[in-house]
Amino acid sequence: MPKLFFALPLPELAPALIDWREQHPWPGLPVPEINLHLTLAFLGEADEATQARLIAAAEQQHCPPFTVRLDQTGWFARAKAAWVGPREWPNELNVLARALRRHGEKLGLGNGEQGYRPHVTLSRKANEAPSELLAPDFEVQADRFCLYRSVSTPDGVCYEPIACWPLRA
Ligand code: 3AM
Repeated sequence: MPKLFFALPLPELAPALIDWREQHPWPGLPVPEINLHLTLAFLGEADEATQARLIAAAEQQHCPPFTVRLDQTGWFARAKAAWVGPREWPNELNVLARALRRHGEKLGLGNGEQGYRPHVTLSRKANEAPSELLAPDFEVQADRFCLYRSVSTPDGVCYEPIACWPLRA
């Protein structure tokens, strides 16, 4: 069964993030441009029927568009993921992430994690944190969210959008 997650796609921002990463010392293995996203809720493995119910639930989700500024670097030591993320973020992002996590939990999905730390992973297998002296400054104009499936290919993992919905009040 594929692993699923909800995320904000970053098609406009991804090329600038890649350029920035290439211009600065950055640890680990680069995440390909096509895979860059801002995770809202990790769901884990789900069968077709559960996937259909998730899609039905997401269709009913209302959230106004919002902006997230990515102005900080960070590192998840256990996951060895190096990222850029916001120092502060709008409440709409918390509310949306929580609602999507709950949709998953009602279907028995998720990893039970309570804390939400928005971030965009730029590299994996990073054995050290990126320098805190780096000063990223990007803006995500969030106007839609997607349900993704994580697919393993001979070239590595690939995140495929299954369905996307506009953010609307
Ligand atoms: O790109 P990021 O780091 O935001 O880390 C995985 C990735 O998020 C995360 O789900 C996204 C797509 O794979 N992920 C994978 N396994 C996870 C787990 N067990 C997980 N997040 C939380 N718990």
